[in-house]
Amino acid sequence: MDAQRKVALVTGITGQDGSYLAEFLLAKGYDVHGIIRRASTFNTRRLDHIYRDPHNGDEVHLFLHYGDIGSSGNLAEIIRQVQPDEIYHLAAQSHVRVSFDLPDYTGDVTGLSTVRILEAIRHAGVKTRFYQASSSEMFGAAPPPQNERTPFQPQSPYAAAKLYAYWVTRNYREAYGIYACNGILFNHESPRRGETFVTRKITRAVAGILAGRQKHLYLGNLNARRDWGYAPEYVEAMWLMLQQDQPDDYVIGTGEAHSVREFLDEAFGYVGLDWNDYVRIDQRYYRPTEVDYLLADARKARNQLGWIPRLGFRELVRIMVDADMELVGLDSPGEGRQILSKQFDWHRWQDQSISMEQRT
Ligand code: NAP
Ligand code: G4F
Repeated sequence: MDAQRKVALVTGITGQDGSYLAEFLLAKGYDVHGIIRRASTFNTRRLDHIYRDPHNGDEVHLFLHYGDIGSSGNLAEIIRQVQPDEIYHLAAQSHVRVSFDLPDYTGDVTGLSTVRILEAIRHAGVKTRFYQASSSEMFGAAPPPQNERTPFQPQSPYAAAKLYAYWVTRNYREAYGIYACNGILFNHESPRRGETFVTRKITRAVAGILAGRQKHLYLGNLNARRDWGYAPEYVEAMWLMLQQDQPDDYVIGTGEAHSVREFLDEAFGYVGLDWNDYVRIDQRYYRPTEVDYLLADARKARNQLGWIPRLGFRELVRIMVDADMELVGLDSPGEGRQILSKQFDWHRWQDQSISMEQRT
């Protein structure tokens, strides 16, 4: 291994954010180590395009380790072996509705896993920087817009678990001087979004209906409003947080919110369909307590990190619908593809240097 290369360890590397973060860090010249769960089927689908097989004689900078964030010993051993410069803790039971069905499991995996990693860092004495994937869901019932000073009012076992992880991250920063940051990220989506989150459920349904594979789309509360951004931009914010002189906590979001109903308008409208003809309400998708309105005030990230989102809601929806149509073998309208090639040249990330003046 090249001693000059920085080393990152990513939990949740097989997830939406983990896969984008791995790409981003590789493009920045890191060696990236990821923790993956042993599963009976392949769960590395989102990483296939960046995986290199050492047996082919390829230069390898992505390394995968079997592990589970429920196991302290396993995490400590991986951290001891890898000696990372930066740890990004993204793994979680990340579905809010599911957390009502699995509250104690979610508390363990989404909440306690953070203290497992922080304890491993402390005991191993590894000089590493730590990123905690905190969530806007922690704001819950707090009125919008929400920023770093907004009092939290969690509305689900998921949010309560994330809140524990948030506070323990701050506590280890203050008590033990660990460079530990909370990224309080608002919803961010992409063609790699898990299929049961509402945005992806909708864009897949548009494609399924057009392909004649699906007749209806069953949803819950259409009135909830979310601040939806584009996931690849959000992993850059994670990295920026760990490059500052001092550790801190940051809200990340677009500053624009839309309802689920508006997402339906945009996604179905893009391909000339009226969602009212296809959407049915199913009470099963309602939550015992809902979060009505999340809207980021991300001025701190803009001013201190120089982070600003480039893609808006309309573009995001087009990118996702195009991708899902292509996945089922349909020609897409292509506006999403065009936006990506014009505005978001992923592979130029490593050379991209947007000056602070441009961004603030
Ligand atoms: P995701 O797609 O659901 O990915 C979750 C990752 O965690 C997957 O790699 C999953 O592995 C892994 N994982 C789950 N349980 C595990 C366990 N016991 N041991 C090891 N790995 C485990 O989530 P995401 O959207 O990328 O989000 C990343 C993080 O940011 C999560 O912590 C989420 O709660 C938080 N967050 C997300 C958003 C958002 O809008 N996306 C906003 C705020 C915060 P498998 O692939 O094997 O399932
Ligand atoms: O897409 P969702 O499941 O995302 P939610 O609950 O906002 O959580 C996501 O964002 C959080 C950040 O704020 C993350 F921390 C978390 O890990 C996850 O990534 O639901 C969005 C809204 C909700 O109000 C929900 O009630 O859509 C509403 N909704 C309506 N029908 C539905 C459905 N959500 C889902 N998943 N499925 C439905 O059929």
